[in-house]
Amino acid sequence: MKENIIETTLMAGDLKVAIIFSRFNELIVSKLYGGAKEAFIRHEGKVENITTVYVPGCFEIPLAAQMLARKKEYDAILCLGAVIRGSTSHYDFVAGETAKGISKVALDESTPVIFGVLTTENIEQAIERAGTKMGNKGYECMMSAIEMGRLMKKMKENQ
Ligand code: INI
Repeated sequence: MKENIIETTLMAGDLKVAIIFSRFNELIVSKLYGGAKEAFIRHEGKVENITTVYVPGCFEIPLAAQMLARKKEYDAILCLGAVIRGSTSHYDFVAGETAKGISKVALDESTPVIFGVLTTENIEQAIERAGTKMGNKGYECMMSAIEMGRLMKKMKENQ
């Protein structure tokens, strides 16, 4: 019997993506953003197919993601931010609510909403994940956005 496998290429091509840029810890998030755009362009995406929305902090990401998802114009939404424990006493609330909100929007709106939010103990760990020794989480998460955007298109075609 033939196995049925549904998977996709990692070609951005004509995909339309929205990036939510959370300005808190902007020094780090701007590096994630650079990585995300680089991943999209290097996989043959078009810069005019990227829409960027700026929000003040990660806590505001879910609402912006919900508004974008409801427009039904984007194949994937990539959320970029950095929550750093060292610099806040309400780390757990911000990190937890951001994660919960992002996953809720993805499920409620049947849209890939990708969690490109660093949650680290300190600034050093954030720097390591923003283009130094642990790679660039923004780049990696854009690859997830491309794969999920393509996958959703393919699964809709197969329905
Ligand atoms: N927002 C972040 O994105 N990262 C943080 O580390 C952070 N800290 O440290 O508090 C943070 N706080 C702001 C929060 O996201 C909201 O913007 C604010 O509470 C207004 O709702």
